Amino acid sequence: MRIVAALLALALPLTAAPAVPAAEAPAIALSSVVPAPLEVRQQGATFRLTDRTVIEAPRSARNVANRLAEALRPATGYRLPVVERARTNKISLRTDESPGYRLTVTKSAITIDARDNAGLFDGVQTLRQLLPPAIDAATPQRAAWVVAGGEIADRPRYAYRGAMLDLARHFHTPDEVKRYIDEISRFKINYLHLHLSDDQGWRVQIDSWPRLTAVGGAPGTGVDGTGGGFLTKADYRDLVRYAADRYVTIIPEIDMPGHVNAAQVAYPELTCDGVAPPPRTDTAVGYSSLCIGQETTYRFVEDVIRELAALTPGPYLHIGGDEAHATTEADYLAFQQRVLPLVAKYGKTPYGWNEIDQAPAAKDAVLQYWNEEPTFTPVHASKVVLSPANRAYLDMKYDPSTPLGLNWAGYIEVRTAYDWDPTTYVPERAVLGVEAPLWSETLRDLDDIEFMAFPRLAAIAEIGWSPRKDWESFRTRIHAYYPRWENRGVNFYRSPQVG
Ligand code: TNX
Repeated sequence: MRIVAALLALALPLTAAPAVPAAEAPAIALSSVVPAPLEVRQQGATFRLTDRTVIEAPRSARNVANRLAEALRPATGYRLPVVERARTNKISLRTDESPGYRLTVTKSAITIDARDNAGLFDGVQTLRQLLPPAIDAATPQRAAWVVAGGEIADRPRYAYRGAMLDLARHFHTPDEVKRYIDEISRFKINYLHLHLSDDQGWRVQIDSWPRLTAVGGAPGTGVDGTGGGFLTKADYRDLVRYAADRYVTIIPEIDMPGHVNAAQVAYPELTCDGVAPPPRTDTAVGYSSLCIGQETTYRFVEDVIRELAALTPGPYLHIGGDEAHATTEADYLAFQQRVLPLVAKYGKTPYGWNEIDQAPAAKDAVLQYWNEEPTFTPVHASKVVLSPANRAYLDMKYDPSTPLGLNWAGYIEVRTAYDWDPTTYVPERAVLGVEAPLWSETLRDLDDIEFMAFPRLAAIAEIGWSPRKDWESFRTRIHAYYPRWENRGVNFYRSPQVG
């Protein structure tokens, strides 16, 4: 299999099967997948899924096999039993030493090989896009369930491909978060960062400081006084499990020392004068700060970090650190020098917005770069996740007519979200990956979230996954993807740039 083949495939105009079932619609091109696969060779006979097809998987890959069966059963109406051995007419999951995954389609079988279940799951996401869009319908459809013959050898450019959801400005329920996980994992996003506290609200239960959620998660704590709510520890654990079943790792964020008004409303001892500030439901930023010189602050911070770390199996714990305009520079430094090591004390890698790089203790931290300047030279940290606001912020409006979102970092049409590269900001060796943050000042429900996220999230996912980028190719592939969102009832934005 040659790179040439992959390049050719990317350059060719791609056609997807129509959403309307046709008896013998042409099989979807193997190169039409989003994010673009690394190497594609289309050849040989198609595979046809029938009511006799089985899913073959070793015990260790049961979870992936079950996810695949769940994905294919509703629209096909087939049983698709998961078995440990089968001879033919099978979708076979196998573990081998391939980096990434390899997907092979012959007349008698579809085989996905990968080193681990996360790789197999990526292969399954690819396979779902190779079946006709009708596969995403919730009820049995009449369609020719054929997959083009050939082979895809694919692996990610970056280990970290993230999305962020802000539960603080407006709370989003566990069910909404799960639906979002379903959608982002289709594009091989493997981290979900949850922004769990801010000036308006506090959205995760902390047993040692119960008023955080009793007060900070009460009804009316969303922007404009709408909404409210929080994740109990049981909700949070359930979300972590749900995400892990889809090979998505949850990263919790508690933002500090700024963005803490909700915590101070609940606990006035977290201010320097001991007086509770008024609750805030506006969208101003940069006015609140923890009291840096006071020991109560560190008792609070350590309790929160300890409880969150205990709930979180993933490697990262995000401590915010952005826009601390009400904290002096010296105080900010003193705070980070004390708090960054606390994250490590509880077994997690500290993670924060790029401002934390001012502190020497950020040496072992991951930075999330959110500024707009086209280059960034970290002073202390060595790993960066790229989220430049004028490219990757899913809460920016597409254009001046977008009914939702903000525009302080400009308008971000789909092509603007697509046409940039992490290595123009920092050297390749410093890039851990990319993340698409979705702040929710203007977003109330899942429809709002989906409208801002799609298709731009897919553009960011392709930047994180695929080493080669080509706007024309992406435009064609994401356009062909539209019927899949339609069939799932996803409220995506129909960009004039996509056509
Ligand atoms: C800036 S970006 C923020 C957030 C806002 C967002 C709105 C960053 C690290 N902080 O507090 O929600 O802009 O776009």
